[in-house]
Amino acid sequence: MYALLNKDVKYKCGYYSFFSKKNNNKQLLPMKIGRITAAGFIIIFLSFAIIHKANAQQLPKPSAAQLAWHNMEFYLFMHFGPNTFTDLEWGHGNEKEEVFNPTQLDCDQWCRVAKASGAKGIIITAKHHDGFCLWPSKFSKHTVRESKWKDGKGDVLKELSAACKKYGLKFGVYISPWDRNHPDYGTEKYNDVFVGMMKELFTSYGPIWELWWDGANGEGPNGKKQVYDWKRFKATARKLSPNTVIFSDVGPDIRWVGNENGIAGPTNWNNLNIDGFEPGLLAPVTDTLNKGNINGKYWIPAECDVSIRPGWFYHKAEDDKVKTPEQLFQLYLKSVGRGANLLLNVPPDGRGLITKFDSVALMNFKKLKDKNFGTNIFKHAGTYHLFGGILKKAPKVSDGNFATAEKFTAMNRESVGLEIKENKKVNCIVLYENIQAGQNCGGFKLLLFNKKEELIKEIHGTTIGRKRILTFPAVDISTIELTIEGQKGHTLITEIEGYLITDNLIEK
Ligand code: FUL
Repeated sequence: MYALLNKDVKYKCGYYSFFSKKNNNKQLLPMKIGRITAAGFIIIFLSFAIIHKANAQQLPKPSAAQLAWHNMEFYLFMHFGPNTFTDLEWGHGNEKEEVFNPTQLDCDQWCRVAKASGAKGIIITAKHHDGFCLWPSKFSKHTVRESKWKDGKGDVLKELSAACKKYGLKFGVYISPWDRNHPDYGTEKYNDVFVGMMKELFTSYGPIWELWWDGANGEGPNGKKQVYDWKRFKATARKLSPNTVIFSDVGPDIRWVGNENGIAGPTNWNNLNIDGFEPGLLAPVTDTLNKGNINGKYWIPAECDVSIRPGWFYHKAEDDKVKTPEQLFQLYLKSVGRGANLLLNVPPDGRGLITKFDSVALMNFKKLKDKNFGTNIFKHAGTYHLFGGILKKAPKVSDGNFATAEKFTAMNRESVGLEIKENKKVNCIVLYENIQAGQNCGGFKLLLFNKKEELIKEIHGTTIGRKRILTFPAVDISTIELTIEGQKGHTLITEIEGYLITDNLIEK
């Protein structure tokens, strides 16, 4: 079982520039031990402990609400409002309220589709840039109340929040700061309006799991300029609903991934520096949002928003342009598979229903996910942990229990392996890092061996995060061996899994 002990694997002795000198010394420690006295050893040991403790304390960590958010993985976005009826993407704000008139609105149907697709929640555009409110806000005269729908007695948020509760889905709201309708927009009074609206949302429709502040603002050079009071917006949300996670380009809890294609960077740090930045034009460059900052001061993970159709709102002309289940699977690999979350937009149509085109694609996407990630070939595999000539078992990485983890204390000279009895075809490996105490791994190596102990494939990657899915052309292997090549603090690996997914689903 531990035949791999003798394998001729060369370990490099490098470290990343982002590691401090302290960490470098830490790496050299074992080599020096032979030349120092016991007292020296104690001093070095104590400083090591202090340095390590300091490093561990400095690492940004997720809040409980953020941790729960990470585990949501995949949920739906729903763009719905006057644009659904006017065929626009950005309404002008002067649309007559009567245009909003869904004939068969059924939020239960939305939830049934969401649930069956494996989504864990729904975020609805309570107010898009056109300013129309899907609830009868007393801070606006451009709402469902002024529409003909249900004789002005309807309330989409009320129906959707109730349906989400019924189906066990989380409920989130998008509320656009940019407002092309509100008469106060462009004045200080608008900040009161925005705060007032948020209060209505939290008090009448809670619990709200995620609050979405869009950074878009298409005002031209002569447009109204609103100075948003972000500090006050955040304080209001925190006070009324401390467990709500707030999304914007720069968090404070969840960040935009820097594109609307649903793709996170293969290097994806959950850390970001936001001091001096703001949502919208003052946000960090999109490349930074895509990757995060290695040494970012705050825990602000990326959310990948993307639409199942070319547009965000429903347009009949796009019924034949709905993404295929295979395309959705690719998006899953490039979002959730890179440690981010996937927010997939599925817009209801003018009836107020999700069309069959979208729901069929979603159901088949779910089937692809279930089928391809159904059999972990390395579940309960034999395991080993090899460090400095000491060989131990490492059952925690193949026990299917995400609460247990194997700790990597050194870079390059320590590895964890999984061994099965026979060669099996594998084209997908999934790694999980315990991120509770921060994100540590910045570089890893996977060596794949066959039963004859021949090295079949070597894969290098950077970050792991909550989940890292790697795909490659299928190989016949019996051993997966992981080495951490760069880390901030000690990397905790909870699970290593191996799959054979359908060939055409490998990441493109
Ligand atoms: C963008 C908006 O301008 C789009 O209309 C859409 O809501 C998308 C999710 O965010 O910034």
